[in-house]
Amino acid sequence: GVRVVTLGETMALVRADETGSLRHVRDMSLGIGGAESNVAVGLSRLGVDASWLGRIGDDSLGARVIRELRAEGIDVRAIADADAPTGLMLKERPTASTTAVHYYRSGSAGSRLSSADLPAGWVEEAAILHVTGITALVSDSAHAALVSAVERAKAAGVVVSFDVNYRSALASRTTAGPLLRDIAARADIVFGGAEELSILFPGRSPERAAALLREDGCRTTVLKQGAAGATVFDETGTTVGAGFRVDVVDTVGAGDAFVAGYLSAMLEHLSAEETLRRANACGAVACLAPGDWEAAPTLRELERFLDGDADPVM
Ligand code: KDG
Repeated sequence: GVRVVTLGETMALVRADETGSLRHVRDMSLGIGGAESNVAVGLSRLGVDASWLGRIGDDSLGARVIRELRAEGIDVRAIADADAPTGLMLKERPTASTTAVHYYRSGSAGSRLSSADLPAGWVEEAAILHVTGITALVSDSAHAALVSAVERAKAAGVVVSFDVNYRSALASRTTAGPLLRDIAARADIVFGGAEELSILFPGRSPERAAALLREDGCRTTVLKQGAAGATVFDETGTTVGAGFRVDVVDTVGAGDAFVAGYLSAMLEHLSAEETLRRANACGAVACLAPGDWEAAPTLRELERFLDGDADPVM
């Protein structure tokens, strides 16, 4: 059965193939992306049954979202919305090493997600519910759907995983802060970068933020440090996991692959060290090819990476 359920908006993704401003670039590639479905793909590739729920337009891009996610072996709970289009995201590469993202998602089908879209038992029968701050900031109804999923998970004893995933295009730090903090306080495990944790707890260090979250009942905080790896704060103390050195092609989606690696290891009850090693490796491998989820490793690719030329930083 399904072990991890997640909900959110998955958009069509149009990515510039060349470096340069969208004023000039000619060639674009079409794909799909969404933080939560990226995590579902990452999990599925690692052998964990995952379900994704979201609204899509009744259009060909929506059909593409369904096809791609199904092809990845995900249980797809797509709700076709006849009154709004599938959202769109443009990825520009202003310089060889930077990516700029432009959203065309306000009023999109995905943003019209609501509590009524969650079928009975869907959350309750899972081991883990994974949500992100993107869904909380995309619209009031999507926020309500997220909160309702979290409440249902808690009532059923389902582990709640929350990736802060702050997107400045969706809300200011001051608007987002209290809202995201409220979700984090209800979660069992929170993922976030130092910047993101400081949006939840202004002026506090990540370690202090983790301690404050623990007072709220959130047992584990995972500080994502990109190429440098990650640090876990929990009741046993602090566990540091080094990142891996790779030739980066596209970092977008690395955090989602990291979360997928982490949750899959959690389900296997691996040690904190092994969990971080897997999560960091998944994040690193995800950077090796363009696309938000395409390069997320399978278990075999992960093993090959860890047995082979994996080169830990530090
Ligand atoms: O985490 C990667 C995401 O940013 C991307 O896939 C698209 O969900 C997305 C968003 O809202 O930025």
